[in-house]
Amino acid sequence: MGKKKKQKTKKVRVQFRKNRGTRSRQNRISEEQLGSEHISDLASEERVSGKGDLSRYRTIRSVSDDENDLQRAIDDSVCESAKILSTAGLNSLARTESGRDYECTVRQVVRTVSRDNRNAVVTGDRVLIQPINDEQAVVERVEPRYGTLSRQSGGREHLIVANVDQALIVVSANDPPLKPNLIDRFLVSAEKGDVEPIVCINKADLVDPSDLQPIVGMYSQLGYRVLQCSGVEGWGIEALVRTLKGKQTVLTGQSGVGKSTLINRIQPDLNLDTSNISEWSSKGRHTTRRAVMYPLEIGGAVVDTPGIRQLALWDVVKEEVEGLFVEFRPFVPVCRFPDCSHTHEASCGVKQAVVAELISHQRYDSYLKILSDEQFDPEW
Ligand SMILES: Nc1nc2c(ncn2[C@@H]2O[C@H](COP(=O)(O)OP(=O)(O)OP(=O)(O)O)[C@@H](O)[C@H]2O)c(=O)[nH]1
Ligand SMILES: [Mg+2]
Ligand SMILES: [Zn+2]
Repeated sequence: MGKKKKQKTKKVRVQFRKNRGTRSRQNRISEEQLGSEHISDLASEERVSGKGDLSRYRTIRSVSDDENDLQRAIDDSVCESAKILSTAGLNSLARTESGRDYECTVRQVVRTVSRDNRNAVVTGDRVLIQPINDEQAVVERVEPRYGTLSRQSGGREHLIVANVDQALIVVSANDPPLKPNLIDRFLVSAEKGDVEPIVCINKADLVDPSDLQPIVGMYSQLGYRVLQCSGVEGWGIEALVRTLKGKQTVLTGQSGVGKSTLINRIQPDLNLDTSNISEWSSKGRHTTRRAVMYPLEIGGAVVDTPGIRQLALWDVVKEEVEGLFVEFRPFVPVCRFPDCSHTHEASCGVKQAVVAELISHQRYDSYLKILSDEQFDPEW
């Protein structure tokens, strides 16, 4: 349970977020007192020091001096370890190790130190909570995250899920049509987040099995696991069960590919909402609205997520993209220029490998598409 109380702490000065800087100190304090903090006294180690708008810091006792990985020293005798099952705005639902569920708010200081308010607490987070009563609690600390999936939206990071072992990239053989470029984006994003990707081709009942062979062959050759299944017909589900058992898995993919349908197949009593294609395409919205974690009876847990139409990558710099395409790696040292972008340069090992069909045209095309994303330098 949490960190030991004896742990040595140091003071860390944390700058308030920019959007707080314009408010007067008086307003901010009264807002804190009236806001979510009213449910519990402000911890005594939090102190506000105001020396004008240009220097607003909060001094926090911490076991680490990394602002992004801030471990506050807290009284863990009154806290419990829990896992975040879902979030809605600044509220979240947490399940303790003993199986009790609490509706949680997030302590202000936890939000202050997070890089972005909306990522302060995400589905899958391991947290320390302090119960207020039988149903409500306050998130006091977010443990360091591993295995994350993020995307970029509105120029900011949208962290979808944390602490997952693997990502089931669900695509449909048809309806909506299979888009290899999107699979490649999901693969890059999983590689980046240190999550093992598995390609899951659902709705295989809608096509001739031989139609899928080229794509199954291609991703298998790259070393990725590929599953084929049908959520409605119920085949391929045993292999899926074996894959999910005992693991923390996020299901990700476009809307309408059958993510929730597959989870219902694995554990029917979850009875997740699913909707038919005409409904989701005509209304243009997702059936699943937010990322929710469901512990599984077979062991492990799945996170169902809302479908995404386009996956803009977060925190990937252009020089890094080549490394996230696993099969490019052996050819990169062959390029004449050490900073080769594998687009227009002469004597490019990657382009030669594409010509020799050692790298597939489709994967190279995905690489070029990702490099042309607007977050990367268009001049490059
Ligand atoms: N033919 C066929 N239809 C399927 C299969 N799996 C799911 N569907 C149908 O596809 C539609 C969408 O399924 P959902 O499970 O809601 O899709 P989703 O990926 O959860 O979608 P979002 O929640 O919007 O992201 C439903 O009408 C399902 O019945 C399958 O294997 N074959
Ligand atoms: Mg769904
Ligand atoms: Zn090159």
